Amino acid sequence: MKTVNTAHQKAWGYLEQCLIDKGLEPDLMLRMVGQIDIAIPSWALGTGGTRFGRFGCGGEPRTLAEKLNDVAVLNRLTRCAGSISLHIPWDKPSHVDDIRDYAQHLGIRIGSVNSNTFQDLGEAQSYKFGSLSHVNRMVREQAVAHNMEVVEIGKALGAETLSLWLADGSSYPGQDDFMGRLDRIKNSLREIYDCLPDNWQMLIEYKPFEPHFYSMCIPDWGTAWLLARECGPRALVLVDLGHHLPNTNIAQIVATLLWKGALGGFHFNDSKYADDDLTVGCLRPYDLYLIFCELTKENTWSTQKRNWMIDASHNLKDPLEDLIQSIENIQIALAKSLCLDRKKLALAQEHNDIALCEQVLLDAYLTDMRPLVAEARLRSGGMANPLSSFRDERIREKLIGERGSQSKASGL
Ligand code: PSV
Ligand code: MN
Repeated sequence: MKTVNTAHQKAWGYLEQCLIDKGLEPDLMLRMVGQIDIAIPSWALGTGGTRFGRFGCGGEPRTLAEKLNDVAVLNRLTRCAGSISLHIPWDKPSHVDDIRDYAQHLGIRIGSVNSNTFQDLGEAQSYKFGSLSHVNRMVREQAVAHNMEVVEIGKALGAETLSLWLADGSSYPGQDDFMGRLDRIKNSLREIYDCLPDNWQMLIEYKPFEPHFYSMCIPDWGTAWLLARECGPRALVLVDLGHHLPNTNIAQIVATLLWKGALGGFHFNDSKYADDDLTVGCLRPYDLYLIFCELTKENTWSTQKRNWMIDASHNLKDPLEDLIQSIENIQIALAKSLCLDRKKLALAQEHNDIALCEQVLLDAYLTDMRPLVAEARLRSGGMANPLSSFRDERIREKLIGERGSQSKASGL
């Protein structure tokens, strides 16, 4: 343990000096990296699966209270996972007050509440052919009422954000009237928006395909933004990194949304093909860094109300380990973006010096910022290396568990 700390102190001391030499402010960077707040979705705490199967890893939380416990563990180790986002009805609390009190007791906030009109879960009307855009008024009313119920639950829990992702769309040409769908969706969204408390935001998430393969009603950021504008200023766009066609320039989308004040939140994950829901930054850390370079542009960072969440599926790894890795990779991308010499970049851009532009970007990206991320966590009471600390704790728990059963067997 001592050697880890000494090694960290050496690495941090060296990096701190390099940052100062570059004219950067390490203390400010530490604060920004340490204060990042990444919500954990209630649905990511158990092992995920595909339609072909699911292979549990054991020890998964069975109740919402157990999920809160897991988030508290993540937060204790990283100090930046202080909130949980709930999917209703997947994690609908049976006793809202108890959950609110228990979350408070653990020091965990309720992030966004997410409605679910993409599955039939015993309601009177089926969502097979859509929800807020359905041709049948009764289905639309049911979907609107569900969203309002989600808001009521969220209010009682202290949430301030409703997050909507709609599976509405069509799988065959001619199946739908595109404009009719948009009109109906707009009217339904307005009804929901008009019932939101004044301090709430409504986030509209887009996705180009799946579950439908010909058209999705809200396929892209532009459509999400048009619909948000039809509702009002507290309706904003949510970017899920996996909800783009391959090679889409997400950093540019983020810049465009920031430019219009339209960015409401993020679902972080990574993917090779589409909505793979893999660990954040495991495949395209450079793209993630470029996104953070947009997010941390001076004029937008301080004004951003962030709804940042990890939306990944943990099919092979232990969900908590996977989430720790995702948090780490987000913090690293953020830290690297803070290293960017923006003045030098702006000058190079003015002179159309493309090679230099790229070099400036790379200089920051290639700086090993892990010591700063570790230092930021240590200063806020977390662990320098949360993954290894988590593993150590697990080993200790196991030993204690075995000792417990030994003592029981021996009648102690
Ligand atoms: C849809 O693919 C999505 O990204 C939405 O955010 C849902 O709430 C979530 O995944 C469900 O897993
Ligand atoms: Mn999502």
